[in-house]
Amino acid sequence: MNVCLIAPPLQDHVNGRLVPISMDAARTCPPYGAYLLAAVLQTTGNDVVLVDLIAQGSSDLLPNIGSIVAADVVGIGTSSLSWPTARDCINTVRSYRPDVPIVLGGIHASMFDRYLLSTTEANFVIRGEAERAFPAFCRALLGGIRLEDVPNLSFKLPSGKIVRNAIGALLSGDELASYPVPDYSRIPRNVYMGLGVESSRGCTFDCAFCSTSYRRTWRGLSPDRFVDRLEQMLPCLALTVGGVTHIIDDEFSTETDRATAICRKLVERDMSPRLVFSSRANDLLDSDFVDAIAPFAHQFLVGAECGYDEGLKQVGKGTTCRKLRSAAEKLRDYGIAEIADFSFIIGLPWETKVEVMQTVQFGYDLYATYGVRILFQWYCQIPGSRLWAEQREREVLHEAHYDNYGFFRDHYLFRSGVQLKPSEVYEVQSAIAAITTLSAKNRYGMTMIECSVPEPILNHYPEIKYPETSLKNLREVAGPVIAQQS
Ligand code: B12
Ligand code: SF4
Repeated sequence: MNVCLIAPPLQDHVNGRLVPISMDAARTCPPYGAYLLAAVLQTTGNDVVLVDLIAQGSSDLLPNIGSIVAADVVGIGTSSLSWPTARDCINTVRSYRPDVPIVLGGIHASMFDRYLLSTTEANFVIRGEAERAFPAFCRALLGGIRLEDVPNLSFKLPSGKIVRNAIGALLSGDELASYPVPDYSRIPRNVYMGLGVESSRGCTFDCAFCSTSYRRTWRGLSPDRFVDRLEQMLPCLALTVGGVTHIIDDEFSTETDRATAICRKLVERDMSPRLVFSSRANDLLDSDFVDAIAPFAHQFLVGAECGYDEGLKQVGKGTTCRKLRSAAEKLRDYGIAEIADFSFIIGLPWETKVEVMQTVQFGYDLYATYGVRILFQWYCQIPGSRLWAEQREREVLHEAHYDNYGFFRDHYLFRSGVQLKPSEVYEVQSAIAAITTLSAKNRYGMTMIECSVPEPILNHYPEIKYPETSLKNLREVAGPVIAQQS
């Protein structure tokens, strides 16, 4: 069967033109799920054309029209933020091919299958993992099995009624390892910064703001199987600009012994990938792991989230400010602090200016004391999290809010999440600007403290400058948090 798989980028209108933005403008790494599914479908007897619109740098389907005309089925990947592009793709495909089955997959379609099937001309959604379901779906389209027997499938009957088949069991670590590696020989040369590889799927935690699909479930590949897969993929790194390997796991070091064993295998096999990954601060308290990962770490994200213990408790990450400090200290001792991005969320729905300033002060103190890099990110209403679900329940939010371009500049989405007044947002920003001027740059030339003014505030409220804001003022507003916590 001829399958055309489309990977749409996150886009917005900039200066009157629709262009990829954020990480899809930087083309950090290829969409892992799409490349993996292409390989899986290929080994189950299908011919697959992968239309990677992220690599192409636009959502124009005209250059790919031959593949759409020849397709027996068109699959389109969705995240919530790339959904407007995916929607445009559905309309374009339909205008050329009124007859072709269109199947959606990925996180947004998995959450909102009913809504998407009722409001677009897509016919099918595969919810959740698709390694088993997509090949079964292709067999069903050929008449080999019934649509009702395809796990995870939702579909629209001619009457408009939506049928939702049951979700199959999650894949085990061994099953994940048994699928072919994504076929990165298909990527265009010198477009992506690096490649993605999966060492585990899911996360044992359930943080309040996090939208990842498989919270409270975790499956890891064995160190040997993972390193085998990495080895197979490494030759394609030559096709990338940056030559870095992204371990795309939610949290690479969920089992620190396994992650340490992976690093030891890399040494045994004389491999030297430059790794980008995410780790919880608590995992970084394990000296064996930090010692083993240090030679391979290119850059890594530590979800620090809040600079006060009550906030960390509400988030549910199982850590404390004291542990965040100890982790930063260990990274300094192993010489990898400046490539550790401690990411904090500011403006969580329960926060006032006081809590936000406590986080800013704590973040600054971590940087100044241990030299870790600090990212402050304003809270965003991204579907899938517990916080989002609560607001959906109260009908503050709806999936329809994600149908159109402009997520990052959406005034309603920002202000229904962040409770600070616009003047307070500016005050926080000027405090951050003050500490940013005190910070240096790391070995990659990146500023050690980063935060940008949220577009919805910049666009709707006149900017207020706080020339007097200084570290001293920050301490006055935030109170003696650091003294209490250390
Ligand atoms: C690695 C990663 C990235 C990488 C690379 C993306 C990639 N896919 O490789 C980079 C850094 C580029 C990135 C960018 C962004 N990301 Co990201 N990313 C992830 C992460 C950690 C892993 C994604 C992944 O590859 N998982 C493994 C693969 C196998 O799973 P999968 O993609 O879901 O694919 C499976 C199924 O969904 C399905 N499937 C997938 N595609 C299709 C298509 C069809 C037709 C079918 C039938 C099925 C199907 O089959 C696959 C195999 O089972 C996830 C969290 C997570 N665990 O999913 C966040 C996550 C997806 N990202 C998120 C966000 C917010 C972003 C950004 C907006 C960040 C930003 N500010 O720019 C951008 C958006 C980019 C985009 N185009 O959507 C959110 C999305 C939330 C939401 N509701 O959409 C997540 C869930 C993180 C979180 N904790 O909230 N991301
Ligand atoms: S933020 Fe990290 S630890 Fe928390 S649920 Fe998401 S992936 Fe897991």
